[in-house]
Amino acid sequence: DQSGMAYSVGTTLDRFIKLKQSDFPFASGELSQLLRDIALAAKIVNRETNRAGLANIGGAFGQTNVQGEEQQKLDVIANIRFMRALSKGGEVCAIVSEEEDAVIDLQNNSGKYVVAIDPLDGSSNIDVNISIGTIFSIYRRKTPIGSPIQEEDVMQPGTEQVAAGYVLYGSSTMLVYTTGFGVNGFTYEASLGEFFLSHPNIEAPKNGKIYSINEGLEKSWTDGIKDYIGFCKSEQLSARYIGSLVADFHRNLLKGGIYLYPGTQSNPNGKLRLLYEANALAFIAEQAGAKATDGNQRILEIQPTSLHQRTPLYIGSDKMVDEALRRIARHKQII
Ligand code: P6P
Repeated sequence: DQSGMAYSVGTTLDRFIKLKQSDFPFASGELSQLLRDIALAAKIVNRETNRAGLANIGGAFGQTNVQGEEQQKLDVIANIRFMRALSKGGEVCAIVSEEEDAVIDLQNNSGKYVVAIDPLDGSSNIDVNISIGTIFSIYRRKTPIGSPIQEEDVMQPGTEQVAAGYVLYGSSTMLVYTTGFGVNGFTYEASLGEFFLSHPNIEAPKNGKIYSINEGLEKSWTDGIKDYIGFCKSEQLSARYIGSLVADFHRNLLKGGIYLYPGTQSNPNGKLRLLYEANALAFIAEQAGAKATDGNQRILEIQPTSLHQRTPLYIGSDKMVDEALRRIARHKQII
């Protein structure tokens, strides 16, 4: 960071954002405010997530759902909470959400940012108490402020991101994000309602001993992926697959490792979404000195053509992604 100030562990997120804003001499504080709006929504979703287990037996504890409605799915609640925080914050003009078929136009033509978000990824893991996550990307709108939202505002390649991050609702709740000047991790202290800097300047190990892939789909893998996973096994690496993207990604980012969700014959673009899953994690990965590819190109260089398009995703430690690419390429040449 240009201010050369070392950020001491324990700095609050608010103070960190303010200090980092000085890295952007012409910053007017809108991005800072947007990051605070996201952190607020994360705190609310964290509380809902922690209570979800009891909500279904809320009656027994005298806690009925405030609307008196039957308990909504947690990913629906998370979507409502993030939408509300982003529209109230006033900095955002459009949102692409995993939970919404179409672009949400906030009719806020003074908002200069566009957000792509998966409010709660892996929500099928909630009922069995496995960690889940929020994933978000922030772009500057392309069309002039004050004019109506256009498709080009939301169909931007990942290289255009001004910020990206994720919230991991795990054994502790963390917010990890980048604005293009490195990656920093904050841990939430619920009793104080604050995120504290706990992982300054995260740098992914260049190599690792963990590979994450759903081995149940082995029959559908291409020869290149079969070759690479065979290599991982011959190297006796550890297979670690939680089935929750943010949790698998975060562990590999800190410890070193690779996460793979390949395309298959039936789903050549795999399962994961480009706009609100792969792009954000790819930006963070590259900012932490790691790599993210679809097997042919950097994830960040993919020019989106539809909101909910999927992409194969190979993401993690530099040398591991390179080895996977080498073996994928080798099999392509054979054909
Ligand atoms: P599979 C969860 O549904 C998710 O979107 C990611 O969080 C996770 O990594 C992946 O899908 C798991 O998919 O096909 O292995 O169950």
